[in-house]
Amino acid sequence: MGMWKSSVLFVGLSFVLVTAGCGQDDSSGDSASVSGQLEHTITGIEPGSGAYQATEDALSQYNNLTGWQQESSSAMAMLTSLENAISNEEPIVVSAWSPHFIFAKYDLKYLEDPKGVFGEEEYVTTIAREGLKEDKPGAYTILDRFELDISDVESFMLTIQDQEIEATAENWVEDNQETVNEWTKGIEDGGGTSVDLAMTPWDDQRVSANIMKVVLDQKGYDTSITPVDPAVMFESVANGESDASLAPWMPITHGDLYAQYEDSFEDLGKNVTGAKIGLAVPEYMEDVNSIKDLKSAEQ
Ligand code: PBE
Repeated sequence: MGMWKSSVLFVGLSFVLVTAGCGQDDSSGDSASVSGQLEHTITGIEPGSGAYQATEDALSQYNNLTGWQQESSSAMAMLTSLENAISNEEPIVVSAWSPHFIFAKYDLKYLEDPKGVFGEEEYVTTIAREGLKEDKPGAYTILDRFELDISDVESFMLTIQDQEIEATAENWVEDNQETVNEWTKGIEDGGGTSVDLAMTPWDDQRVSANIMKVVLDQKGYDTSITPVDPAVMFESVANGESDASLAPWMPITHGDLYAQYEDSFEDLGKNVTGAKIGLAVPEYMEDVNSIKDLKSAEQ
């Protein structure tokens, strides 16, 4: 809690500083002055996220990011800062990822990443605890078959901006019976068996976990969803406290955690492909197209 409060204060303070900076005659728009207006700060998300770690890696690997810092907060606070910046046409660099509705809602571009710190394509994979196959074979098979189109995840994420996630998941299952029938084909009723899914707290994961809950519950399982940090998500599946998770992002985002626990869970394969993490800026930042275009604080 203490950390949460101080991040909010910090976000508030930097916003004042950035706003104050814009009042000065600093409107030439070249990337050096843009970097100054940004106070050499990247707006990041939760410190426990893979995206946060990748951004820290970028800060240490790009020489031109000397003197830059990442302001960690939460995905929600990042969105608020982004919205504020866009409504005032101010520069901002955010930690971004796809699937996410921000690319549908705003004109944003990923910055090129010539050093490949953020990797290229990411995928999301399903992991299960050791022994799930024997203990709950029906649930295991459904988890194993589960896969979503990235475009479905994205439009679902947009819908839950103003609609309840549970109802949206039920509608999705109703509208996609053919797909769901393939996942549940030949599976016997779960007879009230519990299934615990460990979930990370970002919307794309809330989407898949909630769809999975509807599907499993309709098959007679009793599914609970536990939101945790990525590290706890891996740990709880590895030690058997959770049955499964649909949340690991690979190969970069959660690669280190995956490697750490790899021997203690089973990977059931990709559930979303075509994902991505990186740094993004509004399209109106015309001179900034690559991470290399951000200017060192020491110039
Ligand atoms: N994300 C969304 C998460 C994984 C899912 C990219 C914000 C992360 O960085 O850990």
